[in-house]
Amino acid sequence: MAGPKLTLTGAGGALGLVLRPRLIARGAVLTAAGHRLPAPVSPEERVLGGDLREDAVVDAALAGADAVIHLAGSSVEKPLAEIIQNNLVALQRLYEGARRHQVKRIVFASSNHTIGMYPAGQRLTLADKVRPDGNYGLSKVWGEAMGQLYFDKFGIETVSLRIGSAIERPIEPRHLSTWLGYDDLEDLVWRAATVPDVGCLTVWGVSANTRSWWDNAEAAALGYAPKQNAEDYAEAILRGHDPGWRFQGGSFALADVT
Ligand code: 15L
Repeated sequence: MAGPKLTLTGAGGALGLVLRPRLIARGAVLTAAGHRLPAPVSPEERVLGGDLREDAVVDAALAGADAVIHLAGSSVEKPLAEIIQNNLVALQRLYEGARRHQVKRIVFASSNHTIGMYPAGQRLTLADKVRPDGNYGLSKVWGEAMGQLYFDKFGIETVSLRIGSAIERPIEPRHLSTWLGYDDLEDLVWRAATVPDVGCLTVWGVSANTRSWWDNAEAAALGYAPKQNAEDYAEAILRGHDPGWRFQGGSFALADVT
């Protein structure tokens, strides 16, 4: 039996490149969409290039998809005009495309920068109010809310992943709390795209870190049970003299957004 038909946007980005071969290995029939035409990672992968603000590009990317994993957009702090185009306008075009093509599920790459102004060390649940740390974090708050809007009005499901620090291995004290290892990332994204009937759900994209700041009870709805733990790297990281960042958003919380 053919696997789920998944479209992944932001195919040429760091996480897109990590996820594409892994999703294919799990049996996904994958369309990889990038701003520039991505090189295929496997002969079975369909690749597409183009700007998601254009309906024709969205149509080509979404036709026939069971779910979309939306990683495209600015992934760090940028001037507001750029964030509006890449993270707000493009996302709205994508949701409209999901309506046109009856796509049932969007997996939205949200971020810890939705809550980045909380002090480091404070334990949070998803019920805590958002405290974005810049234009980028604000755009992710908007994206999570867009998922709720399109679920309430049109029944399109969204799983928003509030991703911490998705990198190969943790390298600074903050990562002992925020790290999302690649194996856990793969498992979380796969579940977010394929577990049926989850409605509109937000979960933390974080590994099983001993020093995590985030209560991920909601992730049980996906059966997500992370296996990686940044603590395995703690000794080496804490051997340095880095005191760590004051805010959960790290350096983003210090950036001037004006
Ligand atoms: C993010 O949302 C960014 O996309 C990534 O580049 C990292 O900065 C990460 O958060 C983080 O907070 O470590």
